[in-house]
Amino acid sequence: MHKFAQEFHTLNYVISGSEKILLFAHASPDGDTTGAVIALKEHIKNLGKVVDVACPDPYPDFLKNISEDQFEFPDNLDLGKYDLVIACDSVERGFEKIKDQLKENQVTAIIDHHPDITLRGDINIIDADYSSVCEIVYDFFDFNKIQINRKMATWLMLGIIDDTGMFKHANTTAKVMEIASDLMKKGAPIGKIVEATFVNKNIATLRLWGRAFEKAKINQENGMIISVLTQKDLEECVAGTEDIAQVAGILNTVPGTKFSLILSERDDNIIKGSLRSEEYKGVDVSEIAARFGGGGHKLASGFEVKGKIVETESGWEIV
Ligand SMILES: [Mn+2]
Repeated sequence: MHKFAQEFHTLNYVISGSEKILLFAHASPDGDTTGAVIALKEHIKNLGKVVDVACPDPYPDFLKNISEDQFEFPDNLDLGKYDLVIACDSVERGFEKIKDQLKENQVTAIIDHHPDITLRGDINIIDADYSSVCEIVYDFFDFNKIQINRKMATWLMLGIIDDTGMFKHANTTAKVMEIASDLMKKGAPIGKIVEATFVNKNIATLRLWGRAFEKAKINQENGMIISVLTQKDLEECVAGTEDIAQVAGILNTVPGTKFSLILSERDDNIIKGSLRSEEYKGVDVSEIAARFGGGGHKLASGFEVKGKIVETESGWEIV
C-alpha cells in the first residue's frame, strides 16, 4: 500500500483527462528537480500526451552528460494552454509566480519533500520523510506498475544521489537503498551520476572553494565552522553562485565541528546563509535558520539577510 495511493489515483485521473501537460522545475535546478521532471516527462510522453518542461533557469550544464534535455523559459510559453501543471521539488523557488498566472480550470499538482512548503495545488504530494522528489516519483511509477527503462532509472537515481549527498545524509533510509538497488538493476550508472553531480569541478569552482576553505574559522564554544564568500571572491575566481552550494557540506566534515555555516553575498545587497550538520552531531540547523527568518531541514537549512560582508579583526560582520 502506498502512502499517497489516493493522490496517485487522482493524479492518474487528471493526467489521463489532460491533453497538454506542463512540468515545472525550480530555479537553479539541481539533480532532484531535473531528474523528477524528465522522468515524469518520459512517462507522460509515453501516454501520448503533449508535455513541456518549464524552468526559470536553463537546463543545467553539469547534467549535459546525463541527459540532453532542454527547459523552456516560462515567459516563452503560453501558460493558458495546459490542462495540468505539475511542479516538482522546492516549489517555492519559482512556481508561486507561475501558479498566480493559471486559471481556475487548470489543475495544479505539487510534488515536494521540503518541510516548510506552504504553497498548495489541487493535488498535493508533499512529505518531508522522503529523501527526494525522485523517490516520490519512483513510488508513483511503482504504484502504476510502469516499466522503468534505463533512462528513467538514471534520472530517478540522479535525484536520489544528489539529495542524499551520495547516500551519506540522514535521509538515506533502507527504502532509499532498496530503490537505488532496483534502479541500479535497471541500468542507472552510479559512477557517471556521481561524476556529474559531485566530482566534475571546473577550476573556477575549485578556486572559489579554496577561498572559502582558507577563510574558514572554528568557533570552539558552539562548534560552528564558518566561512564567507563575497561578490569580489566570485568575480575574481570567475565563479558562479552555483559553485557555492557544496562548500557548507565540505566544511561540515571537519572533525570536532557541530555544524557549518557559509555566508555568501548575492546580488541586491542580500547575504545567503547555508547551514549543514550531520545526524550524529545532534544539532538542528533549521532552528538556527529560523532565527534569521529562514528554514529547511534539520541537517540542511538556509536563510537570507540584507547587508554586506565586511572583514573585521574578530572575524566578519554583516553591515
Ligand atoms: Mn529535492
